[in-house]
Amino acid sequence: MARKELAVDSVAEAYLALLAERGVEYLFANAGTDFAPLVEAFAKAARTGMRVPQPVLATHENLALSMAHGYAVTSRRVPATMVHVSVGTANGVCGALNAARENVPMLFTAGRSPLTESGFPGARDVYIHWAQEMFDQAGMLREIVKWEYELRNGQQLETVLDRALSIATTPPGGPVYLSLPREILAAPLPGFFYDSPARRVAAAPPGPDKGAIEEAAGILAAAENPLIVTASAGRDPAAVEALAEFARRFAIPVVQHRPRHLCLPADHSCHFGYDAGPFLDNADAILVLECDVPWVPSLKAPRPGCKVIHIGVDPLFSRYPIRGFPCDLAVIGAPAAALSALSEALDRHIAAPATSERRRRLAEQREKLLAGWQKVGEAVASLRPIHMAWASACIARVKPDDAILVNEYTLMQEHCGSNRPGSYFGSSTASGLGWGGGAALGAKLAAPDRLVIAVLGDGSHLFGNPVAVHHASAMHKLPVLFVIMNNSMWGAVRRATLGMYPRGEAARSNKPPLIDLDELPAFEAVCAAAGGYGERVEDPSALPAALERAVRAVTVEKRQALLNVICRGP
Ligand SMILES: Cc1ncc(C[n+]2csc(CCOP(=O)(O)OP(=O)(O)O)c2C)c(N)n1
Repeated sequence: MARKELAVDSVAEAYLALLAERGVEYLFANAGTDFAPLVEAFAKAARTGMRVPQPVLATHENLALSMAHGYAVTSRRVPATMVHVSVGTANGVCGALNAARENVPMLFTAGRSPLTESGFPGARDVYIHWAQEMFDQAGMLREIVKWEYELRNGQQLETVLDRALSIATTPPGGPVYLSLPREILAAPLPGFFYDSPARRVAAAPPGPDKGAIEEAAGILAAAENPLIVTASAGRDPAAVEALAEFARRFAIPVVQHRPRHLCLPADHSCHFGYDAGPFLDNADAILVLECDVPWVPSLKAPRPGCKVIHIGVDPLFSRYPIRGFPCDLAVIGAPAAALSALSEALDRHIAAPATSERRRRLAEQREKLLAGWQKVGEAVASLRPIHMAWASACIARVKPDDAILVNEYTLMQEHCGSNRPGSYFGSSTASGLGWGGGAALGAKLAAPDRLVIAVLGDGSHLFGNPVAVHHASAMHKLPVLFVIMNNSMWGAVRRATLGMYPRGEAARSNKPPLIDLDELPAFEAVCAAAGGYGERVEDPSALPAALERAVRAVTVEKRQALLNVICRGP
């Protein structure tokens, strides 16, 4: 532990140095006039060699935040982002909501319009400085972030930054927001001292309550047909191992509903796919593990007598206004620790022979499930337009085991499973579209030696600012394979309309409004325009070879690639 001194010309310099000192590797940024002191500080650091985060330019804020999100979940480190005052914050709100709902720690910063009209270094000198100021800039996302503050002077810098980072990373993690007025960044900071390492650190994850774990073990031991439903247990790779061990030991099927992380390897004997529906009639105890929406009650719910246990760092999802899933027992605890405690307790409640019959039954059930998936895969293999199940199966064939899949909507995991922790990331449960392309670039930044494949709908891809994404890929040398499953529509809107009005006007219409995207650009040509490899694929039998060519472009030629796969919806 030491108190260090750093000679700096400005608060901006001290801020960047302190970010690097606290382990922040990258600052994902979309700049404006508020950045002048930071640009100056970065330029000086490049000359002097002072350690600062690497600036990563993104030409849209949603891209900057999505890149930070992808980087954070892949590296498990905290990224910093910086955007331009009120307007940049407005563009970044969607990315912040995606990150917040997924508990992704992130330092989200923005400049403030200069506060003063003259007299200070950094005072207003451009006409926009009046209109861009807001009474409450942070009000746009106060509901979303865990904490927000404005840096008011350089003397407070260390406390403010350490507090921001420690709150962001304390479980449940999430974005925090810090605004940085231009005059404060430009101010001199003589005698800048800071602690190394930091003296204000994140709180350790919560351990589960012993009594509650006993009760949970009692419920699971008494159940004939227990079930585990999870979405994000795999946020912590240690939890994947713990869940694999727990499920195997007690023969409990695991369903991953809309997973955002790989929670259980696809080849695990207790992996039962992605839909709890088929289990809900028989389940007599369900463990909902790090999962906000384990099933959709208006479609299908567990039988009334089924006991439901929720375990997670915030098992009630207290930031959601309404969430009324039955909950007979809720336990606060990080999944890895909770599962290990539960395993120990269940060992005392349950005898091995009691699970052997269930194990046999599950093996048969799983065989049927896999055979069903395979049958679907074979039935659709030659359909034209290409079926998303076939496209998913083709991706499964070309991807190495350590590839990272970033899925914004259209990858069908039953046909493209992954086995390694940290090899699959699904879009946020907030579903702010336009995340996948940027997230894939962020993942590639964190794991440069792995193949990163972004699977996107045509709609999702357009939300993600394709030109900005391809530019960032080229500029930052982040070759990623983009597979666009192009059904030329917002299928989700179509499904929602037909679901509500199955015999309505829209169902009878050949072309209901606000669904078809028509006249879509040649996405492959947009990628090629940024120096990438691009191909349009319409013939299902041509897809495997096209994927091989695209993977080669990424892994051998080290340039981005995009396949525009003309598809039919799921
Ligand atoms: C920012 C944002 N705007 C609008 C939506 C509503 N929305 C959900 S899915 C969807 C369509 C996505 O289209 P695509 O990626 O092509 O997938 P498809 O629905 O066709 O399977 C839209 C518009 C959203 N989730 N996020």
